[in-house]
Amino acid sequence: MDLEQLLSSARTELSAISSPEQLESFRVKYLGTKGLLKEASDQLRTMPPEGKRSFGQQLNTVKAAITKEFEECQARRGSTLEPTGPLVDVTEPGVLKFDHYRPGSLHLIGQTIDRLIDLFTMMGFSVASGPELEDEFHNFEALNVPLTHPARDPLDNFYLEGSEGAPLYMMRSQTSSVQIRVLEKQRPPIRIVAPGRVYRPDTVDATHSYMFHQLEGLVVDEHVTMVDLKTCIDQFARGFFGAEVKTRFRPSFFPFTEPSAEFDVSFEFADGTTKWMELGGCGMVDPNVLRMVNVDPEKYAGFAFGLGIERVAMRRHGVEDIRAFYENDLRFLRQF
Ligand code: FA5
Repeated sequence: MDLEQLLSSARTELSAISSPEQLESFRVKYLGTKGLLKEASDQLRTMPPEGKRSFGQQLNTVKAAITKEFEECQARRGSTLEPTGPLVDVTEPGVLKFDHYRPGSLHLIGQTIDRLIDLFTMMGFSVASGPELEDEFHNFEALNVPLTHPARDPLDNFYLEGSEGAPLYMMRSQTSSVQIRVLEKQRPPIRIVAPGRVYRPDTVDATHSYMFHQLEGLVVDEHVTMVDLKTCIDQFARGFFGAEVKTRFRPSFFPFTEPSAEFDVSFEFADGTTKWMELGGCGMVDPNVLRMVNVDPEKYAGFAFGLGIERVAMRRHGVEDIRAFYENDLRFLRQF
């Protein structure tokens, strides 16, 4: 390669450069990794020793000259390529897209529990809790549910595998177990609510799930009557759903209350029809339960109730299928 020829053609081309694109093509052609100067360097490596030294010196001089003159030309022209595409100021703060960076919120069931606690604390209740993994004594026996009772059928409960002689454990099937946990520790007057998860191998449908939440209520004091129970449920329903809500009590049976009832609220469906929805069970605490925890039934009486928290949330927000709470579809959950 004739290096003098290379330098002179480079100079001619540099002097004719009139655009950033031409400057860039020049750089690629002469100074690029596959450019003419690189080609000359490769040539140097394979040259016979006689001419190698002088060619090498000349190459260095030519390379330095072309690089220097290219940089001068670049400086004169105001450097590199003009940007193409939209101009972005990288120092500006980012644009927050609300949909992508929406702050999280409590699940609707969590919100409903908070609201229930707010309401019942205003009505004078305090909050209690008990374990979800429970023994048969607290879930059944102390609640006057004998071993032979069908509610204890293994097909209707999630029992854990037990070892011989040890108490049988289960996932609690009702928050009524917390009644016993509280009565074991506290003497009347008692006025508590206990929200929490419960488990039953129920067939899943629009109003049933195998894991759901209940809120238990327990009041034990002197002179407590069924009127107090009914007033309490009615006040809760009005406070929670609004003054226009309709409630209904139906006689029922629970081994731990006598008399017992179930209570329903009216539920208006999207198609305009109104139906009753069962919210929970309730009743006057059975004297046997009080005796079991050494509370004198001659002196004290009590009422208890247990309501389904999913059902309460469904009624309040017009949700027609309980499964919506657990499918984790953000389009549903974000509405609340
Ligand atoms: C009980 O669990 C009683 N422990 C309630 C009680 C407490 C009675 C205190 C008396 C005194 P029941 O099995 O009916 O009762 O359930 C109470 C409520 O839980 C139901 O009314 C309903 O709202 C809800 N519930 C019951 N089963 C399911 C289920 N599979 N999925 C969703 N909610 C349910």
